Amino acid sequence: MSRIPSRRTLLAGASATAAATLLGACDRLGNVEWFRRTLKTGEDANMFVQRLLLTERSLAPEYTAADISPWFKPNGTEDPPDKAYKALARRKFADYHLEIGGLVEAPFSLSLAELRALPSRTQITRHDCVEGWSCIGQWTGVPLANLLTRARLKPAARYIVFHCADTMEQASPLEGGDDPETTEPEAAPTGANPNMTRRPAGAEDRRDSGKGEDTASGDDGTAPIRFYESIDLVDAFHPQTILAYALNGETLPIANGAPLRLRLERNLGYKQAKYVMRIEVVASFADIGQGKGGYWEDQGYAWYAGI
Ligand SMILES: Nc1nc2c(c(=O)[nH]1)N[C@H]1C(S)=C(S)[C@@H](COP(=O)(O)O)O[C@H]1N2
Ligand SMILES: [Mo]
Repeated sequence: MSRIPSRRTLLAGASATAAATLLGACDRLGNVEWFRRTLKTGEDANMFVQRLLLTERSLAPEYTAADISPWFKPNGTEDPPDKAYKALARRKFADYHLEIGGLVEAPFSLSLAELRALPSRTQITRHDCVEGWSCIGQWTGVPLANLLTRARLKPAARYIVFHCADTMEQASPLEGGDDPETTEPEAAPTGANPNMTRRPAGAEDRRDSGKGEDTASGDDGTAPIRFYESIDLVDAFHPQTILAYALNGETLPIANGAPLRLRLERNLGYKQAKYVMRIEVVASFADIGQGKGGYWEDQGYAWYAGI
């Protein structure tokens, strides 16, 4: 693990100055989409330095079976309260379908059995949560690149959005949907800002428009705000980016994101979306949720969480 601390040290000290120094040698990067944004924020500088040093294809360290943590600590949602999810869980996800759509030529959906039948990748990696803990686990799943290749991205595609099953909090009644079905609200997790402002109802509708998703509202007219995340195409096509259905050789437990969760190695824990129901390919995530690219990003976390 010696690479990580030294990289962290470098990133901590690096920032825009180092990025600017390296700039002269890298004029061709001016054509890269993310680079064209001005490097005015620490997040941009961090992303620039990391990608310059590691190159787009660099792998996160992989470990041996002896390194696997005896228990993979679950965090965030550990048992989604949502009705639709509970119904799927009761039947051991036999009715589950992963949907892939948005800016693709050939949208499709796959059952868990179909996903398991596809070529898989197994990797033993370390998960780092911003809360200050790490676990090493062995993940088995389908490389996201294979699914995206099959769906055939349209030229405007720029981000991959993961829509998850779990409700994190309820939107204000004023903007709730009108579906009479009930979803039990879950207490907002620590760190959530109860005063956050909501997007107009239209944005909520778009976010929850996915086929097969539970768009239930609470009895009081509130609308569920579910976990979501987004990544760019560099991370999406990274060879260690997989949709995992197994942990340590066993069926993925509900606590860790069953039936399917993202493993985005080289990124912090909150990017590793659990309970993935739908993958949406988009040109921009401005109209999804609060527009910051993820549930925790909407609460102020950085969108780019490379480590
Ligand atoms: N759908 C969903 N995905 C999620 C979360 C969540 O609450 N809901 N929490 C995130 C956070 S902060 C972490 S650290 C990891 C925890 O994954 P684990 O439960 O397998 O440890 O999941 C991430 N993905
Ligand atoms: Mo986390």
